[in-house]
Formats: sequence, C-alpha cells, structure tokens
Amino acid sequence: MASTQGTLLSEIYSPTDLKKLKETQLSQLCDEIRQFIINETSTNPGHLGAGLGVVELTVALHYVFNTPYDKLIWDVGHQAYAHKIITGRKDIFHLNRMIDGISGFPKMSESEYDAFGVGHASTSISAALGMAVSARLQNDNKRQHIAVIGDGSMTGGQALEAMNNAGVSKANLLVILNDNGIAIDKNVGAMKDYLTHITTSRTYNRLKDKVWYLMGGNTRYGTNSRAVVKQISNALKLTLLKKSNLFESFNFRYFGPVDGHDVVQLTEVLNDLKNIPGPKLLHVVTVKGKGFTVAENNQTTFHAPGLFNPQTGEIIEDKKCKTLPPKYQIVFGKTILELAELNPKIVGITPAMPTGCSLNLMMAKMPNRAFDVGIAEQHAVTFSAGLAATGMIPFCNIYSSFMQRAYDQVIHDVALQNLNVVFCLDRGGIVGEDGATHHGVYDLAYFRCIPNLTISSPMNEIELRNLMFTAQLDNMGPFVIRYPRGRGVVGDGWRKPFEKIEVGTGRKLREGKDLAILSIGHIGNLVTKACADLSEVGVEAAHYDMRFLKPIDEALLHEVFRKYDKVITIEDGTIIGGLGSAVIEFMNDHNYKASVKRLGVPDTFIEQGTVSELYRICGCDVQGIIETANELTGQKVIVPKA
Ligand SMILES: Cc1ncc(C[n+]2csc(CCOP(=O)(O)OP(=O)(O)O)c2C)c(N)n1
Repeated sequence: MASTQGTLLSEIYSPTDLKKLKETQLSQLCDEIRQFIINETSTNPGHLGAGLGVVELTVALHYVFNTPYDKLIWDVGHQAYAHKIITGRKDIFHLNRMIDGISGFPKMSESEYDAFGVGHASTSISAALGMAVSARLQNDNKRQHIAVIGDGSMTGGQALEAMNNAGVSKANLLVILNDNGIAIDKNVGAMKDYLTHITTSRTYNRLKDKVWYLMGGNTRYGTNSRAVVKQISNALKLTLLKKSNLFESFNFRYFGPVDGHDVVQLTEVLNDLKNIPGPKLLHVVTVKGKGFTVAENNQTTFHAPGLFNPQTGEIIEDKKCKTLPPKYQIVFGKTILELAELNPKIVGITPAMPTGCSLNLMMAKMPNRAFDVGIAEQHAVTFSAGLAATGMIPFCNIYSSFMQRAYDQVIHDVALQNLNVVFCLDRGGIVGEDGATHHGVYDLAYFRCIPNLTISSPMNEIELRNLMFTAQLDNMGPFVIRYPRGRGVVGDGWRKPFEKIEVGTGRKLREGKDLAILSIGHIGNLVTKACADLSEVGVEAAHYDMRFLKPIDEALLHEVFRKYDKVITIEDGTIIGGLGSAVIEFMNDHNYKASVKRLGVPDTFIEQGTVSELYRICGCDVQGIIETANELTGQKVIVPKA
C-alpha cells in the first residue's frame, strides 16, 4: 500500500495538476514528495540519494515545460522517482522494482512521460539530440528537448561524444548538468576538478550574479534574458573560469551554476532558457540525499541503502546476514588484495564502482595500484590493455551489464593483442530488482566467439579465489572470471590456501545413471539440490560443473556423451550462444546423438523481480530443472522441497 501523502501531493496525478499550484506552494510540494520517497523506499528498497537531490529540479521541470510533448530524458534514471510520482505513478509506487510492478528506471512502455528508456549512464544527451534533430526534420520547432545528466555520467565518453555532435547541430537542446559532486562513490577525474572550480569560484559567481541583477527586471535573471545572457557570457566566463569554459568550447551556451534546491529560482531560470534557441547547458548544483540528514552525510551508502528506518535513517540489517556466506564481491575484494600483496605486478581497475565491486578495499590499502577511472568502461578496458602491454597484470572489474559498452575494446585492444588482462565480471546473470537494463545475461554468449579469451565462472567462493589466483600466473592471456550478484555457498571456510585450477577443466560432482546435467557457475548449486531431489524418487542424474566455457573441457564432454543420451545444460545467461550452444556444437561436431535440453534465459528481455521469481519465469530454478529432467526421462513431476 502507498504511504500517506501530504495535502498538496495527494492532489497531484499529473503535471497538469502540478501546474495549477502557485509558485509559492512548490516548496511545500517538494517537501511532501521528498517525505513520500523516503517512506516508500524505507520499506521497499531502491535508489534514494540521487532522487532526493533532484526533487526541486523535477518539480520545476514539469512546472515549466509541457511534458510529455516536450521531451524530458533522465540519464541513468535512478534519480527519476519524483518524476514517476508526478507523472501518474504515485499510487503504484509501492510496486517499484517489483515483479509486475513498475520499473526502477524510466521506461518508454510504462509511461508517455518516460521519453527514453534508461539504466546505463551517459546516454541522455545522445537520445535528446536525436529527438531534437528529428523534431526539426519534422518541422516541429516548438518542442523542447531536455537531458538531465549527473556530473558522474558527464564523464562517460558517450556524453562527450554527444556534446561534440550537438555543438554543431543548432538543435533545440537543453542539457541540465546535475552537479552533486558524487557518482556512487566520490566522483573522480579532471572534469570533477573543473566543475568544483566553477562552483567555488567566488569571483565568477559574485560578478555573474551582479551582472544578472543589474540587467534584471521581473526575474532575478532579467526580463530580457537573451540580452542578459549575451552580455554576461563570454567575457566573464573567459576571464574568470579556468582557461575557458569547457561547455562553451563545445558551442553550448553555459548558464549557472544555480542552486538546485531553490525551486522558485529554478522555474524562473528554466522559463528564461525556454526562449533561447540552440544547444545550451544549465549547471545546477544539488546535494545528493538532500533533506534526509543521514543520507546527506553517508552519500555512498544511501545511493541504494536497502531497508532503513525512515525517521532515523538507521539501516535495518537482516540479522541472518552475519551467519550467511560472504558476497562474491567481498571475496573478490579481499582476494585481489591478498594476491596484490604477493604479486607486485597486479593492479586493480574499476569504472566508477569501487564500493559495488569491493575494489575499495585495495584502493584503501594500495592507492597507487588501484584505480577508479570514472564511468568509462571502454577506457577502463583499454587502460588495462596499456598496463598489460607493459608488464602489469590488471584485474579489471566491470559489472557484466556495463561491460557491454566495452565489447570492441575487449576484442580489439585485449584479445587480439593476447594481453594478460583479467576481467572480473561482477553481477553476471539475473540481478533481480534493477531489471532488464542491468541483468548480466549476455556475457557468456558475447564473449564465447572471441579468440584467445579464457572464459570461466566459479560455482562458489573457493573457485572464485582459485580462478583469480590462476589468472595471474604467467602468460595466461585474456582471462574472464564471471560471478553473480549476491552470496556464495561455502561460508566461513572460503579463505583456503590458493590452488591453481587447470585451465579448461571441469569437475564431475555426482555420478549418474539416467541423465547428465551440465552447469556453469553459481547456478550449479541449484543443480546440486535438484539432483538430490531427483534421487529421492529414483532418478539418478550426474552433475558436471563445467567451470570453463572456453576452452571447454572436451574430455568431460566425451565422457558425458558416451555415457548419457539425455543431457541438460543450465546457465544463468542467454540460452542463445552460451554453454548450451557450446555443448550442442560439440555434440554435432563429434557425431554424438543425445536429447539435449538447454535451460537459461530465453530470447526475451527479463524485467524486474526477485532473482528467484525471475529464475522461475526462465524455468531455470530447481523446479525447472526437475521438470526438465522428468520430461527427458518420462518420470512423474515432483515438487521440489523448499
Ligand atoms: C554505463 C554505466 N556504468 C555504471 C553505472 C552504475 N551507476 C549507476 S548510477 C552511477 C553514478 C552516476 O553518477 P551521477 O551521474 O553523478 O548521478 P548521481 O547518482 O550523482 O545523481 C553509476 C556509476 C551505470 N548505470 N551505467
């Protein structure tokens, strides 16, 4: 059920309702939206800090612009909760990120107000530019196109490619740079320094305000904003902002910085900007977590805090967690540190996810050997290639779904050069509530066709550790280790002495008689359970943990096809192109004949939900394995024990 709503918010069902409010009421509405978001996310976890930071901006945008006719495009989209609430999804917001509920990100099929589907960073300016050019080609010169992009996402290469293109397009495009000084972890790089310089340049900001005031009339920015803007812009910016204004050199008119929490001022500025044609950038300064002290003070934790107390902000930990096995990301973080202490050539790289992937542990202990390169997956891969080409052993940790960005860099810069870069793909497989934009289900298929790559996936924490150890041994070439979001299965005893795993070898975990089940990665633990359940009704299934997709263990596959004519393959990835495909290709190439059933993610986009709900949909949970085994062996269906 939805949380209680304040008096103003309870009357808002669309931007039309919002526009009925007086400017003086907007601030109260913002407070009510903020409280609503805090209450909702405290019981139904999602992204919090970024959304709290843009409440005023969101209200001002829908107040001033004529959405959905005007196109409003959010970058990443994790900050778009206020937008969803204002645009008709308030009463179903308690279903945010749930199966059959609403997506945690803007999604075109969900609402006409979601002008573009997002989830990955740095796409908003390209999409908005495309729409602006399209409007011009269709003789629609009135439509406004607004991209809202964070300072972190602005560092992504695609955002800069789009700025470069937009600057010569004369398109009617407004880029709003939402500068809160932080990505998930603190923002990094030279652009961050540059933005800090602008926002803290007291001389520039004092003079800018003075000029605007002198030219002003009704609004703080003047009745004739075009004239104002022209007069204040170049000289002031050129002389006072470091060298020149970066955005002006992209042919954008630069405005700001302005206070992103003064909703009335924002509406005035946006109204003024509406009348200025061509590409322009408004630099808005906000605070991530605004209005919720604990979130303002712990911005990384409150990016997506999980369950918390809405009054105190205290995070509500699941007491069971303390006794559960460690998350794979922690095993990665602790193991790379251990390996790096043994091998001075090892370095760590992450594109903007140090806390998410736990490279922050190494960054704290070895700041010179662990790098956060910003939201820049392509660069992260080629930067790693450069390190490897000159003798280092980079462990480049990228979430599987974000690795999609860097496909060419993996082929062209690493595999073709046969460099010993170790790719640790975190969040491989179905990730749950983040949904279709974030599932890491394509990697096994998209990597399998690349020469020189070793592709592996551990079934538990010990295998992850040993694969990491193996990957840094001499001349291993490009080496992929793919593991899921969430926890392992071994628990306390995971930190065993390192052991080399022979590349290309799988393991037989269970002998069988009636059929064989071949798995890769953590999903193999479901097979263990399914085999035990099947055995109880007299079906004996062999279980092979293939461990390597490439090179695949051919000796093991010969054994499987010599012994069994009923085979199931299972993977937490697309059915097309992964383990199942590899096994069928092998069977065909060696003239074996068997009934092979492939379980995995079907050829459709899987939306949000819990991992177990989504596994059920894909038919690759314990029940799905048992049903498939029954189908192959002609046994009666049994219901697996919970
Ligand atoms: C291509 C890609 N890489 C990484 C991420 C993970 N990610 C989600 S939000 C975020 C930080 C974005 O920072 P910023 O643009 O400054 O927005 P803020 O959260 O501060 O509002 C990152 C790195 C992503 N969504 N897409």
